[in-house]
Amino acid sequence: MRWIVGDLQGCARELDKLLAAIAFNPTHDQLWAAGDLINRGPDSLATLRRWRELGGRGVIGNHEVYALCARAGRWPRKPDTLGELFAAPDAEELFASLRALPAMAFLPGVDGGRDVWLVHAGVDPRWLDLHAAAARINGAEHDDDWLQSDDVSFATRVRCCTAEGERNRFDGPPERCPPPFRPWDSFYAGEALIVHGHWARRGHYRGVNTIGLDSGCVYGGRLTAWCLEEDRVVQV
Ligand SMILES: [Mn+2]
Repeated sequence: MRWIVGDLQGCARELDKLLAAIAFNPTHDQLWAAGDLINRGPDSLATLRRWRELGGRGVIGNHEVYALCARAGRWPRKPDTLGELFAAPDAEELFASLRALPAMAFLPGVDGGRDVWLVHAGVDPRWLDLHAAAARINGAEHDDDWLQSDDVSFATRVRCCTAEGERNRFDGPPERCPPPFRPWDSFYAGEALIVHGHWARRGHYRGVNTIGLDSGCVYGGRLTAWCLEEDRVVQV
């Protein structure tokens, strides 16, 4: 089974609870993270190590981008909960695995089911061919400029935007996106299902073409995971 888990944000205890609830077996199952595995929560280091030891896969989120840019000296360090991770003996290895994450991941559907794209925040309405966009973005060298590129920034941060891909900073519920901005998914009508995180105030939802998995675990909400094969949601 392929399980996609919403924003972990250093919630290692909840990750373990979830793994128990779905009887996760690393020899048969895949664990996909929707980005933002780290920061804000208490146990970023433990979360990352656990995810790695389970053969974790996923996409990069804005908190991974922040941590990598801060570590590279590109961005100033803001108040964060990454001290333990930065000081860890295996920090280099852990940061390398975060930097290697793609911005978008394609998970083929099974038995005629819909294909899935996984992205942390969303896709630009101008990316009409997601395979082409993913090849271009994921295929570029993941250097510090890449982390700060418009494409990676869009994929890891968008909530509301225009058809031209202009974003604003609004992070409230989608129905209150100030015009002319609209939730990014209102522009999307592709055949594949897009699964994303990043929008805690939207919570877990299921749209026609998109599924949101960020149910604000780090803010006291639940941790949500979705199984592609069974089209099943589990929350802890
Ligand atoms: Mn995010």
